[in-house]
Amino acid sequence: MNIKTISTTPFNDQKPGTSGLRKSVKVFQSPHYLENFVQSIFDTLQCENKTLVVGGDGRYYNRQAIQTILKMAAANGVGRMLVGQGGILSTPAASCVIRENQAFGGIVLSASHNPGGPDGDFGIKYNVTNGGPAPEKITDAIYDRTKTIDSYKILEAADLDLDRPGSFKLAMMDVEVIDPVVPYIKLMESLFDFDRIKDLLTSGKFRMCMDSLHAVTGSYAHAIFEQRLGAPAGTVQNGIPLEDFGGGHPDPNLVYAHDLVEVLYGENAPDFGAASDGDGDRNMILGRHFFVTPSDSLAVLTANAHLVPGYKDGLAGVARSMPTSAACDRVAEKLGIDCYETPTGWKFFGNLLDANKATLCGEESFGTGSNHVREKDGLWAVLFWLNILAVRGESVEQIVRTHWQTYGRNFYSRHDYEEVDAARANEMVERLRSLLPNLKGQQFGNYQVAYSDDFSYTDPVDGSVSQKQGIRIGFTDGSRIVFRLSGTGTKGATLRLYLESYEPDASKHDRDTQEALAPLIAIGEEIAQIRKFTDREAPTVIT
Ligand code: G16
Repeated sequence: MNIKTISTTPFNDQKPGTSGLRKSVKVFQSPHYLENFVQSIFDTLQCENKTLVVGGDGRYYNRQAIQTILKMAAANGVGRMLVGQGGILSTPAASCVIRENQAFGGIVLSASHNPGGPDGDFGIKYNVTNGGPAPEKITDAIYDRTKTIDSYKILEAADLDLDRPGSFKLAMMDVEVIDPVVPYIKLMESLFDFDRIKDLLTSGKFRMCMDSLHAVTGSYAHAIFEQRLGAPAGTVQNGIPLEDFGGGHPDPNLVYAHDLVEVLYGENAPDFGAASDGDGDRNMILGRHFFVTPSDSLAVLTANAHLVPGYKDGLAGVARSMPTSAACDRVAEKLGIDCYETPTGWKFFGNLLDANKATLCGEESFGTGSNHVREKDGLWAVLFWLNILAVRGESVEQIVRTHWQTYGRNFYSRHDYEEVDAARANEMVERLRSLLPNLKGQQFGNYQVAYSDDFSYTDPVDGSVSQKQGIRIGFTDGSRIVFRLSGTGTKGATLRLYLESYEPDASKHDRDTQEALAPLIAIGEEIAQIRKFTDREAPTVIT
C-alpha cells in the first residue's frame, strides 16, 4: 500500500454555488484542482471508516475524476465506496442509493444542465446522510478548507474496472460497483401505479415521447418506459448517454429540448412529452401542442397527489422556491396544508422534508420532487404525470385548463440574460438594492408597488438565516417581478428576471403569456435598466 502525500496550494475560487462547485472542464483538469476540493471534503467531514457513494452524470472527465476520488478516499481511510456502474449515477439515483444504504454521504459529479465535453463544464458536490445536497454551513466549511489546504493524500494504484457490477479492494477500502437502475425502479414502483401506467402505455390509444437529451436518464428511461412499462421501442429519444451530450445543451426547456418540442408541436404529435437534464434531476412536461410551466406542474401534482398510491393519504405540506409562481400556494390553501417559500436551491428543502413539514417541492427551474429522495427528480415527475393521466383519462391540456378554471391562472415567465459582464451585473443588483426602500407606493402605469425587498429566509427547522436571495417587487394586484443572479453559470453572470401575474377570469386564460406579462416586462426593464447594464437588447432565453 503506497499512500502519497502531495503538496499543493489553494486556488481561492472553489466556493460552491447554488448546486456545488461548477467550472469548465479545463479548470478541473488543472493540476491539483479536483484533488484540493476532494481533500477539503475529507478534511471537513471526517469520513474515516464510513460508507460513501460516488457517481456522476457521465459527462466528459467523469471517469478520470472518479478514479482519482476512489484513490483519495482509500488514502483518507474511507471504509467503503459504492460506485455507480461505469461511474454513472443520476443525481436522484445517488440520493436514493445514499438513503437506501444508510451511507454517510456521497460525492456527486455533475454540471447539471450545463454543456459537457472537453470544452464544456464539470462539477462536484457533496451530499449528506439524508441523501440531499449539503447545507450551507457544510459547503462554507469545505470552502474555508480549500483556502488553507497545503497537501492531499492519494493511493498509488491502478485504475479499477467500473464497467461491471462487482466488489473490489483498494488498499483497506471496499469498493462496490452497483447497478443503480435497479434500486431506482424499485423506489418508483413503491410510489406509482405501474400496472395502470402500463395499461395506458400499451392501450394503443396513448403515445408518449421521452427525450433524455443524450444525458444520464437514457438508461433509466429505456428500462422504465420501454422495458418495464411496455411503451414501444423508440419512445425514448436521444437515449444513449454521451460524454458531450451529443454537442447539445442538456437543459429541458423549450429552447434546448428542441427535438422534443418539434415532435410535440408537429403533426400527429403524441399525447405526452417529457425531457430531463444532464444529471436527471430536472424535467419538462409537454402535452400535445401544449407546454406546462414548471410552476403549474407543481400545482397540478399537488392538487392531484391523492390519485397516486405513494401520496394517497395526503401531503404534509408543499414547498416552492421564492421565484416559483404562487400557483401551488392556491392549491395548498384549498387543501388546508402549509406552503413554504424558500430560497433558490434544492438544499433549502432538505430540512422541511426531513421534518415532514413538506411532502412535495418544486422550483420554476424545471425541478420537482418529493420526500422519496432529497434531490429533485426528473423521471419521478414524468411518472407522476403519467399516473395522473392514467387515472383521469384526460389530456395534459384538459387537466391544466381545468386546474386554471378552479384556481385561476398564474401567468409566469423567466427571462434570462446569459453570460453578461459579471461586474456590471453586480452593479445593477447593488443599484436595485439601493432603490428598494423608496419603491413602495410608486406607480408604474397601472401597477402600484405594494412591497419591495431582498428576500431573506429563516429556516423554520434550524433557524438558520439566508439573506440576499433575490430582489422582489410586488404590486397591489398580486403581480410580481423578481431579479436574481444565477448561481450555476460558469461564464460571466446570468441575470434572471422572473415575472408573474394572476388572472382569475377564465375567459382570459387563453392569452399569450408574453403578451399578458408585457407591462411587467417593461416595468422590470425600466426599474433595473437592464439594457444599459447588460448591453443586451433582449434576453437570451425566455421560458
Ligand atoms: C440548481 C439547484 C436548483 C436551483 C437551480 C437554480 O439546479 O439544484 O435547486 O433551482 O440550480 O439555478 P440558478 O442559480 O442558475 O438560477 P441544478 O439542476 O443546476 O442542480
